[in-house]
Amino acid sequence: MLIKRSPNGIEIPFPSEITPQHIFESRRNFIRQIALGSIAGGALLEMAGRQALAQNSGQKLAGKPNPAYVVMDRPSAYKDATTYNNFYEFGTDKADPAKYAGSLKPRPWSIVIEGEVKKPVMLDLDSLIKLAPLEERIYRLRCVEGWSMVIPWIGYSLSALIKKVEPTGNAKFIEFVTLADPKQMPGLRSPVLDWPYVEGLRIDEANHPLALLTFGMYGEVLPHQNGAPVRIVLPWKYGFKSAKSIVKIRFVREQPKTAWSRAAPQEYGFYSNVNPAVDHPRWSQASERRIGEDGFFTRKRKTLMFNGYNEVASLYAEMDLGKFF
Ligand SMILES: Nc1nc2c(c(=O)[nH]1)N[C@H]1C(S)=C(S)[C@@H](COP(=O)(O)O)O[C@H]1N2
Ligand SMILES: [Mo]
Repeated sequence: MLIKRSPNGIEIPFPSEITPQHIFESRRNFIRQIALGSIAGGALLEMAGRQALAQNSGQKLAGKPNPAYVVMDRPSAYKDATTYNNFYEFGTDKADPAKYAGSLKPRPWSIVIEGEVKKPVMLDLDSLIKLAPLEERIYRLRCVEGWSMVIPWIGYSLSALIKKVEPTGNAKFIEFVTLADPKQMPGLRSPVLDWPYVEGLRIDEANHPLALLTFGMYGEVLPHQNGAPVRIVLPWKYGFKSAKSIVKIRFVREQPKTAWSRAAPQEYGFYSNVNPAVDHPRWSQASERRIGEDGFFTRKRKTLMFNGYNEVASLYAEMDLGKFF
């Protein structure tokens, strides 16, 4: 989603494909920092330890498979789902989150729920997880950059949480604020976005049963790079709406200003429903590449309206989705 141009001015739509240089650079910087002594020995050991911890985590988390929410497409390989990520707080390259999210501390964690609700609350992670029975749901996720994956998520409908806090009649939208701690997130040093990463939904969208408050995937707690310890997953919207590592949920009267719509409003609207008929200003959204299926002769898949989740169509019946993209 970064705007990148090659030296001859040609736009390169998929930064993922062209950034080994970037990895190389950041690795070189890291080594340079060690050499200059700006990363102390102890800190270095601790970082290595955390990285190992993150890689070995894989703590089990069970969810009862919900057959109502299973797509027929074959799930993506765990390796792909955990090494090809967007999580700009850890760097803008697809490989960065898996490399650097070891420094994220997903426990202890708490989440604040405030604003237009009768029962504002601060919940620790375990209380939040226990709020409703965990389900496993296999969802397609379509990134605005033109690729998709299929992932077995574990969580429960966000609506269960919304009900508990009793929104007031003034609650028209929900804002999701995610962690922005420079000590845990090296990517915050870069001003690609105005941190923290903020996302939002209209309250009826948030209450749609498809909207999943998510704690795990592939039978395990969320790997750090996938938004540990809690994120949302909104399968009918472009992936960037599915905010990772949430620390605050605010019920508000006005449409929230989201990180991507502030960074580039003409490219990333508030709704961002997957829509093959509405092109991104710099590329078509008509088709997508399924990660793991790439090969020279592999055909791209046709992108489906609402990513195939037609059950959400009624939420937008009155809206011109070319205008409210
Ligand atoms: N906090 C935060 N959440 C985020 C992002 C991010 O950079 N920061 N990237 C988004 C984008 S663009 C996508 S495509 C999905 C990717 O989720 P995944 O890595 O679990 O597949 O996370 C979304 N959530
Ligand atoms: Mo994305």
